[in-house]
Amino acid sequence: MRVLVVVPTYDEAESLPDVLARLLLAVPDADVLIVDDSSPDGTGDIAEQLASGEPRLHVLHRPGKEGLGAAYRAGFAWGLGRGYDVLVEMDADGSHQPEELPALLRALPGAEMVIGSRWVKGGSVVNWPWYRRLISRGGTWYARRLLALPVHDTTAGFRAVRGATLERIGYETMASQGYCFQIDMTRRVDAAGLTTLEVPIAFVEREHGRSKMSGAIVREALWRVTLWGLQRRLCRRRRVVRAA
Ligand SMILES: Nc1nc2c(ncn2[C@@H]2O[C@H](COP(=O)(O)OP(=O)(O)O)[C@@H](O)[C@H]2O)c(=O)[nH]1
Ligand SMILES: [Mg+2]
Repeated sequence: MRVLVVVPTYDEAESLPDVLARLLLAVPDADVLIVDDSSPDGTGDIAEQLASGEPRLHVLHRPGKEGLGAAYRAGFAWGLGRGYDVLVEMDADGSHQPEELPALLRALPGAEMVIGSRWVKGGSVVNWPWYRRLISRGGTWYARRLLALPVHDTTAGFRAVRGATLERIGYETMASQGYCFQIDMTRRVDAAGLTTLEVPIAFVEREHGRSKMSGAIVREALWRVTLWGLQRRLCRRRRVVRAA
């Protein structure tokens, strides 16, 4: 199994070197792709310097900040084009602990996607303010309910997914810019009848730099999930009418 860990970065100069060192050590057989959106703080240059001495490390530079979703779409295309079997999503700020990635990969033979979950037994969140917990738990609850998803952490950004699964769900048409990208992936894998497993993780809030979370990201998730929920209800009603 060829594994590529895709790490999107925007202004993560302080966090990146340590996270990468830990990641390369934790998964010695995996390669890593940094997808940087021309970070003003020079994260892209730091990534280049690190990659020049490490053949397992690659860097994809994008012209400007276009959000997490666009960065992952580009990273997945890069990896799939080079024949990687498994694509991993991981944040660059230390919130996703590289040492927990082997547990996600070990679970993959039993599923098409494995999610590192904060909201299952054994999972936890360290140093998050109350409003971030509320947004994450509320968002997951809303998506789970409206879309009838069998997953407890629908917005989780630490996950391993098979390349064939990404192609099957049409990852390139997942248009969300923010964390809604993760909800979209979760619902598409479920709609395709494929299995998702959740492995508990400890999500540790960043020590350096700033979160890129914004009101626009929350609003995008709200309207998209509401729309998908309505579409789902409409399709179900049509099926019932047709069956009758
Ligand atoms: N390339 C790229 N990476 C991004 C963008 N927005 C966020 N990220 C990265 O996505 C990861 C998660 O973002 P973060 O700000 O920590 O979100 P939070 O953990 O929800 O507060 C980090 O590695 C960020 O650097 C973006 O627009 N482009
Ligand atoms: Mg973060």
